[in-house]
Amino acid sequence: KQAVLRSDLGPLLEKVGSGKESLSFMRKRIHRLAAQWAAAARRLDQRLRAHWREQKRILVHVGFLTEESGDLFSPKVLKGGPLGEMVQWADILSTLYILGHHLKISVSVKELQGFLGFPPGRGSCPLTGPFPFDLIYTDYHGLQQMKQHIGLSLKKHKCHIRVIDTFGTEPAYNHEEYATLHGYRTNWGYWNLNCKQYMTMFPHTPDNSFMGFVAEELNETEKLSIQRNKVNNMAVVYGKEASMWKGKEKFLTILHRYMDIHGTVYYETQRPPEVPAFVKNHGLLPQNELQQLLRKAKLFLGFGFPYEGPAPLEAIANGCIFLQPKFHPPHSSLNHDFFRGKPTSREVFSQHPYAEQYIGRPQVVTVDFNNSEEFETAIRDILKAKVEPFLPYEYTCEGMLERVNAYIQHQDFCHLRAQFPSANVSGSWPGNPPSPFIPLPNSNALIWAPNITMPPCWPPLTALRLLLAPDSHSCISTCQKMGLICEPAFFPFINNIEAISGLDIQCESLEMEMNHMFPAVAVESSECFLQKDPLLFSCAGFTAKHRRLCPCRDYLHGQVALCRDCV
Ligand code: U2F
Repeated sequence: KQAVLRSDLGPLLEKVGSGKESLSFMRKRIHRLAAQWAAAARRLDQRLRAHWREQKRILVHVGFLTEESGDLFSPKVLKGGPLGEMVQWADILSTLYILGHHLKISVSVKELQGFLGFPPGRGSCPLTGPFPFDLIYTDYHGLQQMKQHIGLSLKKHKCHIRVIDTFGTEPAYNHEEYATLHGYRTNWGYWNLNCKQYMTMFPHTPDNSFMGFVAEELNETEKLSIQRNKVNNMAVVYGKEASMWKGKEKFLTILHRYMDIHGTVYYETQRPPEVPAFVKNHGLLPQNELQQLLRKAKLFLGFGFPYEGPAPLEAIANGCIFLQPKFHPPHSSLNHDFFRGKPTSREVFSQHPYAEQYIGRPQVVTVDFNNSEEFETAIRDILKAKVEPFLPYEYTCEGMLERVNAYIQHQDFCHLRAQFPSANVSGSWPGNPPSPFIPLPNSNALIWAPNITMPPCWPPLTALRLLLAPDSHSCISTCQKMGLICEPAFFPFINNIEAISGLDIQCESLEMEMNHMFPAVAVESSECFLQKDPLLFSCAGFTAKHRRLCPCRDYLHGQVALCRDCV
């Protein structure tokens, strides 16, 4: 059945239910952004009309909001607790609904069992009929619940699952046996999914899919009026919980010499002692009132926590400059409590790496807060700077709809993708067809030769740029340096001797091993290595001993998840 874009979010609001602060936060958000979604749906409809889009049966099971997972978030919605996840789930629901799919929503194990055809009391016998959903969006809690309650059939049907995973999961952590043997085992990871089934809040790593969320969009008139009404010496501090302000008086005192400081810190009866008297604290605000405050402010100041939340994008979209601390050394699961136990080794170089890398100056200023002079100079520069409200396309409603639609129509983890021949390690194919790789003129990259049949793949192999990484470099950074992005879907096609020899490397030996750095060649000898287990293909990871083969691709400006030929 063809999916038809919807522009009225009313019926979705009825499905979301209420009774919990988290759900009413999500409903309010869906309602508040309804007009923006509808306008985006109309624009996208013009562009997608010519394409057949399959209507999918989708289940959304929000595990962290179930009583069974302890639901730690709902009671804190009005008390300064995390809201980023609810922002994202609300936007995911809006996206799936607008895209015209058949949608069921579950926020309890009972509902989950009902939807999957396991009425409570029947135990976890395997499903008898066909699996009732094409796609299930859930989170790590939900995954655990599905394992517990529908055990066996989960294994069989896990290719349908998508895991909303805020900070991301790297392949070395996801692979159960490998994680256990090599010290990558955490409380979350080792589900043996294809890592593209994990969907993150920001494009943290190309090993996962970037799901994202949206921020408020302004039309030209609103942009002009915001710029006219900016209060040049008004700052808002990022941090809705008092603990985020602890030990920051020094910065606040410096800032106060130049600007009036506003906060939106939750409090019960009295001003929290962490918030100095000269700060005008509004208390935790509803989202629409926070937007109004950001419209007036010139500066949005981060103190280092929370990491990678939505608020800086909202501030920048409303014409603020975001000032944030650089982390040196970078924070990661190896050295910081917050990230400890998370299934990733990713290094976080500032409070909001996306804002730093993808937006940057003049909207985003990242400095060393340990150096008060640098901090003060940044404030003086900000007072002089003029910026326009800015929102990357991938965080607009249209951008999110376009991206998620592409995933739904093209990502397929249920059918094994054909590997390019030559799994035969000796390097000789049946019939010895020519190598599919040729050099791209004026670059170090190889591309797929146009005269050789391209195996089906999404993203399409026309986008492939094969590079050899220097030693001690991951494929993430190697592709990035060339203005490209690592594309794990291409690994199966470069995991062969033709790719290695195309790069002008003579191998003395060739082995297949389970190692998330492979395919690669040794730096000191001429030993070559191919990857034995497709689940371990990884953009992340580097060693001094190997030079990795990297599958890169281009990406659209403002939509890093998609390549030119992807849409
Ligand atoms: C992040 O969690 P948070 O939810 O704490 O992220 P924030 O960026 O602070 O803001 C989330 C939303 O809270 C809203 C604001 C944002 O959309 O509009 N809000 C509000 O409604 N009223 C206010 O007074 C202030 C903010 C991240 F999202 C999580 O995934 C992480 O777990 C967490 C820790 O790093 O950081």
